Amino acid sequence: MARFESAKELYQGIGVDVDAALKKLSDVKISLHCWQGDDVTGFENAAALSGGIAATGNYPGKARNPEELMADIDKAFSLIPGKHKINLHACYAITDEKVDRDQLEPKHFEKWVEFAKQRGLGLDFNPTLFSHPKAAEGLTLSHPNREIRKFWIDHCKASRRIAEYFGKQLGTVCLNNIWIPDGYKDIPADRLSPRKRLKESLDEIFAEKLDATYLADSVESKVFGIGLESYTVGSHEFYLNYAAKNNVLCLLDNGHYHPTEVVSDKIPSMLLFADRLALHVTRAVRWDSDHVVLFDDETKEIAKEIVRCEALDRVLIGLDFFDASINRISAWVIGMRNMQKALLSALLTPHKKLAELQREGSFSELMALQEELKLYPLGDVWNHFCELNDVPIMQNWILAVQEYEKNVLSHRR
Ligand code: RNT
Ligand code: ZN
Repeated sequence: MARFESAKELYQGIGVDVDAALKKLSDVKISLHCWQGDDVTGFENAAALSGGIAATGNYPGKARNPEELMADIDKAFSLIPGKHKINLHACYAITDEKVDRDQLEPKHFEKWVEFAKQRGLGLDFNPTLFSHPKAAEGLTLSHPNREIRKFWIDHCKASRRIAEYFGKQLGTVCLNNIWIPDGYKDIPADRLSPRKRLKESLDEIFAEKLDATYLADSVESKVFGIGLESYTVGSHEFYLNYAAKNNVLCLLDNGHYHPTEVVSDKIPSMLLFADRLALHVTRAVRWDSDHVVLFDDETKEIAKEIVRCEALDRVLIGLDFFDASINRISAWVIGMRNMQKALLSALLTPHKKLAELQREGSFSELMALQEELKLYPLGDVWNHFCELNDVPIMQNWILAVQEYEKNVLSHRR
């Protein structure tokens, strides 16, 4: 308490309202990606992970069924301040029926809705266009064969209806994000036709008008996938233009750009032209590796842009990484807490003052102040936020995960 009070005074000294910052932070819902819990396996007993993405590592204890995944999510959320959302993929349907992806309905996700309702959580959704025999060639919505394309179009249409149902049931908007792996390993002879087919497929998918109060549609681009290195149908330019012309959201995954290109810099540009923007926050190490999100420079810079554009209610933040080499619950907790710390750090920054220095050309003072701010007592405010939300402060949550590993995860063999 004493530490918080003295930290508050220091922040007040530079014109920052700490209580207002804490209030804003507690309103931010981050979408926790369910797929970190089982290395993107899902419940279909289906094909191995495909689509040019990979989870590496073989840390014991991964969730093998809905009950285990839900228990693990509960454990993670007990160590993360606030109420958030769960991001589901279609391959996490819970059903005894044998139902292919083009036939999925809201009822196949009722258990998730119940789970979310009981806990006051929201849900987001993603059609799954990988790890399936019909995606074996690395082509889905842009496949030259109309029948295969149609299957995936129907899957995406089904997903939008499921997402709308989630939104209605939970009273919060549900983001339905379309990401496809489509691309070629080697230099294509025709870059245009696959993109034309993708465009037409998307037009078909979005033709059905659903309730925008409950459903938000987004499209996610990328640079390359493993085995699909030379050409990606759904590139950044493709979706940027598609989204702008068709009133759907762009989803920027910060692992999906060239190594020195940063998503933080894109945020204000996007927000000037779109009402809303969606993010997959991840950490790319040398490539789109999907490492756990750290409290690092780019995560902080992303948070700063969201906050100083006053866009906390316009940017839908989700996490996207899958590390199978460490305790999976730790991975979730570390990533979520770091995203929140980055937002808190941004909320405790005197943006007006800094912008004023930039405007008047006082670059020495700007640099000096920005650097001094780095050592302000953020941790004392963070601990206070954890206390307010009844979750462990500092590293004290690690013990809870270790106990859970000993009592629960270690028995999964
Ligand atoms: C893949 C995309 C995509 C997936 C998830 C599982 O490169 O980032 O978002 O990670 O849909
Ligand atoms: Zn992503």
